[in-house]
Amino acid sequence: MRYLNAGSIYLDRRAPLAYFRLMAVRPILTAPDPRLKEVSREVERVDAEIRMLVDDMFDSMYAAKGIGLAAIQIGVPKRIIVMDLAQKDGEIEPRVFINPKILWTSDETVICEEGCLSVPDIWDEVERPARIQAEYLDRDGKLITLEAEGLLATCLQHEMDHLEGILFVDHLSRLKRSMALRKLAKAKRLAAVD
Ligand code: K1U
Ligand code: ZN
Repeated sequence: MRYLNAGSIYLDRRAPLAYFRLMAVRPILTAPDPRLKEVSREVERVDAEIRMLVDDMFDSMYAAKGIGLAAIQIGVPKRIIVMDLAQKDGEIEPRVFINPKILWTSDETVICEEGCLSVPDIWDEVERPARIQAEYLDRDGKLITLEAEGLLATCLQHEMDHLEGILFVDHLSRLKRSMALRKLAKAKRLAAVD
């Protein structure tokens, strides 16, 4: 094998294109798209194809300025979530959850204001367990167990709902949900006229 020495990095000259990846921002589905109601399927093997999908999910999530995204939101019914809850501008803390399972939820609950890239410009309060324990596979297919609270717990539960075809507005009263969906439908109609 021959290497090209570029400073301290050794590049494989046989596959120069392997070092380049075009950004792939995919469109995010919005309600009432019926695909958002699908139950996503388990990932059988965490391979290069899944990692490419994960990269596309991050590109799409960052482009939309979201803090989380489930694969079904870009039309792929696989049990994959990406998330970045970094607080400071310019920093990134990418997290990947593959085949996540909730092992435990606290009896204590919290009410948090939620939004969703698939229900744009609608925010409302949702009550969920305050703390959870979950397990999932990371980007390398390693099994991880996690205890979460605060925004991480809320966001993970919100994203895991997507894997079951549930939107945060499904947790609202029937009246609030229909008002939210009508507001979204009107915004879509107005955007179509522009
Ligand atoms: O599932 C999604 O569409 C992602 C969603 C995650 C989420 C947010 C808040 C509570 C629970 C789950 C979002 O990222 S909504 C967009 C968002 O959070 C945001 C957008 C612009 C500025 C600041 C935040
Ligand atoms: Zn969402």
